Order: sequence, then structure tokens, then C-alpha cells
Amino acid sequence: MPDPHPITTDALIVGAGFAGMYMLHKLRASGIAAQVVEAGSGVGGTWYWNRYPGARVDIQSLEYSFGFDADLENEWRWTERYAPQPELLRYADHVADRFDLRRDIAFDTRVTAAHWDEAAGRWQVTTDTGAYACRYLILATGCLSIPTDVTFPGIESYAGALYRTSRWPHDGVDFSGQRVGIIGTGSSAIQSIPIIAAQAAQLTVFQRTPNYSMPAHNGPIPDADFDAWAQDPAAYRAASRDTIGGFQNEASEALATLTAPADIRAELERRWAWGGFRILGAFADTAIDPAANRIVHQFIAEKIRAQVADPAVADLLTPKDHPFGTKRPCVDTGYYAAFNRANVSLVDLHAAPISHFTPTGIATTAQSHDFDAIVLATGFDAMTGAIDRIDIRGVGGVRIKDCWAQGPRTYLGLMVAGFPNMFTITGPGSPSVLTNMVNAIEQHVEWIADCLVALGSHQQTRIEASAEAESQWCDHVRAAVTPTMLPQANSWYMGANVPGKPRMFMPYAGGLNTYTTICNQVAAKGYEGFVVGSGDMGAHGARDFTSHPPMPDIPPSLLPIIVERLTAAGLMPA
Ligand code: NA7
Repeated sequence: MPDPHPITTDALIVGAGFAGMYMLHKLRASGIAAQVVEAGSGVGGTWYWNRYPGARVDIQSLEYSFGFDADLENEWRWTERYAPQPELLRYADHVADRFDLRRDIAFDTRVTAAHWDEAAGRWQVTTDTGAYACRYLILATGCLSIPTDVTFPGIESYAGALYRTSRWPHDGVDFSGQRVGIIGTGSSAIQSIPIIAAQAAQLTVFQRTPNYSMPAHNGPIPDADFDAWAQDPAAYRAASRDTIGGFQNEASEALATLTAPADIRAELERRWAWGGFRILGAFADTAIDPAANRIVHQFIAEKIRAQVADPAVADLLTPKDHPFGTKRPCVDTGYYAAFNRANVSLVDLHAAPISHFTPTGIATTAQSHDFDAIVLATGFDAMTGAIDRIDIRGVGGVRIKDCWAQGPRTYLGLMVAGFPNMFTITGPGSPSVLTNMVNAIEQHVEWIADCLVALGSHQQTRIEASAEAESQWCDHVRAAVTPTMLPQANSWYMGANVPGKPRMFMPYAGGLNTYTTICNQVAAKGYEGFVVGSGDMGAHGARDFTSHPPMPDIPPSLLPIIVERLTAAGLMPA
């Protein structure tokens, strides 16, 4: 029974992370009344929740920050190349204060349901504190905001302290003198392990799959980068956005397989010394050609061996089951060196999986381990988790969960057919997690705001993705990733870390630059592929993405591989 007295607003934004904050600011500036609801007690999203020791961004802060307001940009100074979580949270708070956002944010409020009311042309939204009615529903719910439901037999019997990296206590945790176990070796674990190791009496790392990690070489922002930014911040931002990954990476068009070994070594060493994700841009064939990928893999394996004193431990820490870059690589500060400490040990869960928790710790099939504290760094129900957990029903009461039973379907990662006036910021089918999230967020927020303004100026109040455009976009998303090796890993990109979740590569791998061009073209053609109200905003209809998936920045020598893989997948005529 809907609440007879809901709070009404033009747009309801779910989430007050970077996406929700900028969406609110942008809509206000566009004269559209908006309200945000946020489950946490403060702004910042990812940076509000993930307070584990060592948490920091893995894209340089000069680029992982808002570029939409020149004054904001000029008044904020990052203290390090890769800002730590407390500084990122201070930045989010600063943005909220500077633009007076809090007055339109309801904190400690979780959306539980959103039902489209066709007769009223509104979303009826239920939260755990009250109800809202809005014309537009904008999901700024984050791609990595809902932890997986990972559990282990007997976990409830464990009497020690149990922590999740993604729900870390706000007062911090002091592990001094404690025996600590940590499950997982993804980014969260890789960042926290060196810090916990330095504090705890003993740290035992339970590893199922080793990851690739590159050194951050964190410190002051390099002069060259700072100067490049300071000279013309707007141009610097524009250059970041005009890349596949949404950050400057010196992306090369050279092919590893056609480069002399000495030149490969020099290039990889140079990028390794620079740090972070720069190595991803070293060669254009790494994500596509297994031979090229192997070259980078061997270089990183050698670097792991050079950092870890015990060759057996180094071997265990070296990825073997997935090509480089097919799971999101990690950026660390002292991760591999932590295993040289006398108080750190590694448990290989491939050799002996966890069988259960005991009242005093963790039992693998080989051995029992006692701990004062256990940390779960076990990851997220990525990209769809936060949307799935809301009872969203569109036209005719159809549930989004049912529409997405075989995997998420969207048009441009922005809208879903059958769910009018509902937008997803960095939704599945958009570049999102494959890119610098802040640039991806700014692009989506600006596109959505422009769309709502265009609707208003054409006296329209309803927009919906056509089923045909959605279908074509899904094919295009598949075509963009098919030539690459990205689907080969059991990654959260594939939904593979959640039992029962459909296996499908969820983000759009065609690059933020290409994607932005497509979105702009769609808008310029009167929101092509969207069905708009009773009239139209220019030409509209379905778009044909399938015949020529745009693939810029690809050296011609790679085209035969790409064509072969697309043809084999039935995505290109033979
Ligand atoms: P990730 O990258 O998903 O890592 C989760 C880790 O936890 C990973 O090593 C998993 O091993 C491990 N895991 C998950 N479930 C289990 C069970 N049941 N038993 C043992 N080990 C398990 O999450 P993060 O939070 O580290 O990082 C997420 C993103 O945030 C990251 O990519 C950055 O973009 C920022 P698996 O690999 O599944 O074998």
C-alpha cells in the first residue's frame, strides 16, 4: 500500500557518493528539484565505507577528482599522488559543504523499493524511513558498494573479532599484539596487508587466487604531472577523458610481439618505475594477443620473485590462472615485501581450502589456525548488487531482477527498457569500473542532466530506452569485449565471484572516449534509441551498433585477430 503522503520531488537520487553528490549539484544548477537518499551517515560512498588500513585510490588523485568546477579544482591540493581514504573522505565532505549539498540529502535512509506508477508518470519509492514520489529516479548506487554474502560453515561460532574491509569500524582497529587472519588477496587485502603486518603479532594471509600488483611509488605528486595540470587544468582534464581508461597512461600503439626484447624490457622497466597502472599502456596488444600478454606476465612474475625472499612463497604469489589485466590489477605499497616479515605467513587455499570456522579461528582441510581477529577482504557483488537489492518494478510491475536474470541489460548503461525515467549512473553496459570512475561519473551526470533539461524544454516528461536499442547496445557491449581476453578470468567483471550470478562481462570495454562520443551522438540525434513522451526531440529510433563497433586506437596489425574473434562469436558476418 503506497504511502498516501510521500515527499515529492522532480528527481530522487539514490546514493551520496561522488556520483550522487555531483548529480544533485548539476540538477540544482539546471533548475530541477532533486533530493538524495543515502544509507550511510555521511557523503563519500566508497570512501565513506571502505576505511580499512591502507585504503587509497589507485588512479592518481589529480585525475581522480572532480573537474566540473574550476574554483573547486584550484582551491583543493592533494598531498600525495594516490590519496588515502581519510583525505578522499575530507574531499567529499569539502564538496558537500562547498556546494551546500547536505540540505537535500537524507542520511541513514535506505531505499527498499521503487515502483513505476504509469498512470501518474511517477516512481513511488519506499525507504526505511519514509516514502518519496518522483518523476525521475537516478541510481547513483555505486559499482562496488554491496559486499558479497561470503560466509563459511561455523562462522557464527567464531568468538574472536570479525571485520570486513568494506564495513570497517569508524574508530579504526588496533591489532597490536594480536594474531590476525585475512581472507582474500584482492585490492583491499593487498592494500591492508602491509599495514596490518606492521602492527599485528602475526598475520596469516589466506589466498585463493594470486593477483597482479604494481608498486604505487606513492609520494608527492611528480613535478611534471603537477605542472602539466597547473598550466591548464581544463586541458589536463580533457586529455584524461579522451582516453580509453579515463586517465593519462601514455597508451602506446606499439605491439609487444613486434618489439625487440631489449626495447620491451626498457619500456616495462620505465613504466614499472613510474608506478601504478602505467604498465597497462605499454603495448597495444597485451589485452588481445596471448603472446603479448605472456611477455608482460613474465616481467611481473620476475618482479614478484625479486621482492619476495622465499622462492616458494614468490611462486605462490604469482598469478597462473588468468592473463594479466583480466582481473582488475592492484596497486600496492609494500605488499610483496610484507611476506618477507617473520610474522607473516601465506596459506594456499588451492592446496587446502577453508573447510570451516572454529570458535578460535579457521580450519582448512589441512590445518587449524587460531586468531584473535579475522578480516574478510572478500569483495563485492559488483555492478548489479546495489540495484538488485532494491525491489524495482517498471511498466506492468515487471521486476528488474527478472529482466536481468540472464545478466544485466541496458541501453548505454544509462537506462533499461521497461523502466521509464530511471537512470543508472555508471551502470552495467557503461565503461565505469574499467575506467577512472570520477571521469565516468562526470560524463554520465552531465549526460543525464542535459537529457532532463532537453525533456523539459520539449515539454516532455517521459523517456524510456527502446527494447530494440537496448538489444543492439547489449550486442555492441559483447562485440567490444569479445576480441579481448577480459572474459577469461573468474572476475567480478564477469559476476564470477558471486555463486549463481550469471556469467557475463558487465562493463563496456570500448573505452571512455569512444563511449562518450556515442552518447553525445545519441543526444545530438534527439536521443536516438529512446522513446520520448508523446512526441519526440528530433529523430529517434533504434541505432545499429552491430555492424561497425567503433574501436579507435587499435593498430591495424591487430585487426585480423579482432575480426577473427568477432566472426567466431557470430558478431560479424563471415
Ligand atoms: P576483490 O578484488 O573481489 O577480492 C576479493 C578477494 O577475496 C579475492 O582474492 C577472492 O579470491 C577472495 N575470496 C572471495 N571469496 C572467498 C572465499 N570464499 N574463500 C577464499 N577467498 C575468497 O575485492 P576487493 O575488495 O579486494 O577489491 C574490489 C575492487 O575495489 C578492486 O578491484 C578495486 O577496483 C577496488 P578469488 O579471486 O575469488 O579466488
